[in-house]
Amino acid sequence: MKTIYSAIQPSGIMTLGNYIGAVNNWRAMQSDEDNKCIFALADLHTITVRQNPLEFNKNCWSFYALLLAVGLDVKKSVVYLQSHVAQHSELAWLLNCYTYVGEMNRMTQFKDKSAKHADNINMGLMDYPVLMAADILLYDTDLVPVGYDQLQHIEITRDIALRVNNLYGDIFKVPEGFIPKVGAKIMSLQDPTSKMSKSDPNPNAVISCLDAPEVIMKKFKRAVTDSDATIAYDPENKAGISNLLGILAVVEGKTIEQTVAECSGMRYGDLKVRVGESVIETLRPFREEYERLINSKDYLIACAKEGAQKAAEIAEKTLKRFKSAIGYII
Ligand code: AQP
Repeated sequence: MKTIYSAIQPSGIMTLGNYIGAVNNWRAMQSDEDNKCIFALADLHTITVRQNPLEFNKNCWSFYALLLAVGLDVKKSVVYLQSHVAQHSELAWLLNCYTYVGEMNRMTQFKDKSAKHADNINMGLMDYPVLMAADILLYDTDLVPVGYDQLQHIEITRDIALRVNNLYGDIFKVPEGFIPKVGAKIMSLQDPTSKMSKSDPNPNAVISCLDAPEVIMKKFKRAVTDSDATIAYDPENKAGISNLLGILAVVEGKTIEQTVAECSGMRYGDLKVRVGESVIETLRPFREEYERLINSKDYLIACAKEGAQKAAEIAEKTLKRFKSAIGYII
């Protein structure tokens, strides 16, 4: 049995990038009976960037409902809120004492976010990878399905786990990242050289999983491409078209080669419409199920409570194992 662990922050909106790079794979992994899947709403991570309390609370509900709407099944997977399981914060503190400031200073996301939020470079922003290491290590995780941007954080998680294991024996399972072959980095529709990002101030750059069909189509029609008019998969030289082809391949469950073969010779405008239609049909059932779930608060509360109980049970065992190895009285 393999343990799969991943998480998503309830910040802004769940994007098509989050769906393709992460959540779509989570759902696929939970249908394998050999996998034990644990998925979290990383709400402790979210406050590394200042949040409006009312909006944050609304986003937590919205993301939790959307995770279930997209197909995470609480009967098959543990789906919980990180802040409901205190062991995350406790292990993060302990792991802080086994992590070097120099390592955190080198993290790309820390550098990027420090530049973006220069007025609020808080300790949490710097410590984000340690909390993420705690998230993953608490569950004896084998595989962490994430998008490309999180690869560096998986590597530091492995380094921290190995460091602890070298000191105290076999405390943590050393996890591996799982990066999808296609879709690991869905790009902005307005600047295909940068990642599609939840916090992009330009709404045309990002597809929300809850966007209405006409909005999705409008955004794809406006997607930035190039002036060459040839359809080819070449992320370096044809970033916009390659991004559209990658999106299409994943939502239609095809390989890039099949998708390129089907689309070659198409006009750019027709490709954009084709991608728009496929994305609309992929997201339509999620949006409908979301509308039902977001109005079923009691059900969501019950699911979150059950998820947190199951998660805490596993997490506590790992935490005790580590604390006892350090020498704590437990
Ligand atoms: N564009 C993307 N393509 C593929 N995978 C992606 N992921 C995120 N963006 C893309 C993956 O989604 C999971 C959840 O990530 P997150 O909660 O950290 O969300 P985020 O969109 O990356 O948000 P940021 O970076 O915190 O916000 P911004 O950049 O908007 O300020 C992860 O597995 C991630 O790899």
